Amino acid sequence: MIYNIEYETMPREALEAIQLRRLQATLERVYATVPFYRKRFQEAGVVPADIRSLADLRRLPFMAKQDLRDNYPFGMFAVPMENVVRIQASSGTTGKPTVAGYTARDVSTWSELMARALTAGGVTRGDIIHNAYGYGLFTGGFGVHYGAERLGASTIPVSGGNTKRQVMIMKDFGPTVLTCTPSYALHLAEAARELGVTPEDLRLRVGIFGAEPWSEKMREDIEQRLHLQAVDIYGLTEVMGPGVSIECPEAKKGLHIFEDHFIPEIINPETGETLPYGEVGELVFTSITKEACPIIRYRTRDITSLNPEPCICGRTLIRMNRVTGRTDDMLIIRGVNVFPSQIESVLMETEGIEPHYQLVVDRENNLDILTVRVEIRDIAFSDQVRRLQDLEKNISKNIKEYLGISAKVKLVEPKSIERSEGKAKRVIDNRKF
Ligand code: DLL
Repeated sequence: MIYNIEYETMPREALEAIQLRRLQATLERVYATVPFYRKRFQEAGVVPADIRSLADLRRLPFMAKQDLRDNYPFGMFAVPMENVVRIQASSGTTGKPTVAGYTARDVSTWSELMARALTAGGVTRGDIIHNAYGYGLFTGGFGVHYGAERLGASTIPVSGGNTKRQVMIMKDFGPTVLTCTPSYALHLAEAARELGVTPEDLRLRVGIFGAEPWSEKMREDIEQRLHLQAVDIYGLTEVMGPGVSIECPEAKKGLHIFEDHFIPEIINPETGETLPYGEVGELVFTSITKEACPIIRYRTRDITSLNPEPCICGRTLIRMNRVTGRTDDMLIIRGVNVFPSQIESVLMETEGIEPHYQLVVDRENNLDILTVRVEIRDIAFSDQVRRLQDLEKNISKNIKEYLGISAKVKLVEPKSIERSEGKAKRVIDNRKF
């Protein structure tokens, strides 16, 4: 199903004409209202009137998270505070959070895009949504909530945490849709099993999972454990929140970006050069309808590629491939670049282990040592030292073979790796740089 047929299936030429018009209006506005942009544009020697085509976008300077930090908390707002009706922020693992403001129209746009996203994922107004994304400053809870209400579905605003109670609600209220991070979906599945609740006791049929990288194998695993169709949703606070892009279950191959609101580019993260479709690099976004916090050529640090091929679902919107990781999450182990999701893919191929893992990096005698901690499935197994050692060796061999890096594998007892209610913490880097 398609929520907004007109915009989601528009011929590319018409879409691009709208993009250009909206881009030009955004540039005029930020130049006039946000000192940061005026200064940056002047330094780059461009004025909004220089941007006459979408290709001219490349003439504009990039912006990065540091720019938002430098203007913390409200220095990037392009409207007076009295027009801001909502403030959200990313948790940010280090330092200050990233702040986003929304006008009433921004909240309305976000609701529409989330209604589109949910519809694309297979959700209808007849569904009951168990929304276990955190409510609060994090954009996940409210993003799904407003979209679900716009769509007309019934929403259970359960938020994160209190996992046993969540299982009870899932059993008693009979939600048909689960929305949360993929790692929390696994945690819920595990808790349900422990409480004797089987997938047949539940009515779930669709899962809308995102906010952290996850692999194709992880998708299969979640689908099998919860008996639902799992769909990948992407977004970030700086751009809006969830609903920047979503997979269609028809293709399950890439996430359609709502390009009538956001223009994507892929750049080489080292040189800043724009890369052609299909090449992997850093995703950059320009917002073209936001009022309170427009962003121009914002470097997301997310690594992916763009696929312009027409999609069988009928949408003409470009697709971004699954995000494999972030430039700042990429581990460089003795010079080899690896993303946690690549290790996840290797682990998920292995029998006898659970999809709960953590990567620990240390430096000993100037050498990087990667230890992969992963849970075994069966506790009985842990007595058989020989079998454990064989399994560890086997995983280590596969990591070496597929990724070209040496890793120590350490099997740990079931449930010894901390479960997350939101985004999972996969990497502990003890190296001092
Ligand atoms: O995570 C927004 C969101 C909420 C998206 C709920 C989807 C569902 P932030 O907290 O600002 O916003 O974190 C944004 O999370 O730059 C990516 O690195 C990562 N991320 C988000 N979705 C995905 C995904 C929300 N589907 C950051 N796959 C982004 C991989 C994702 N990474």
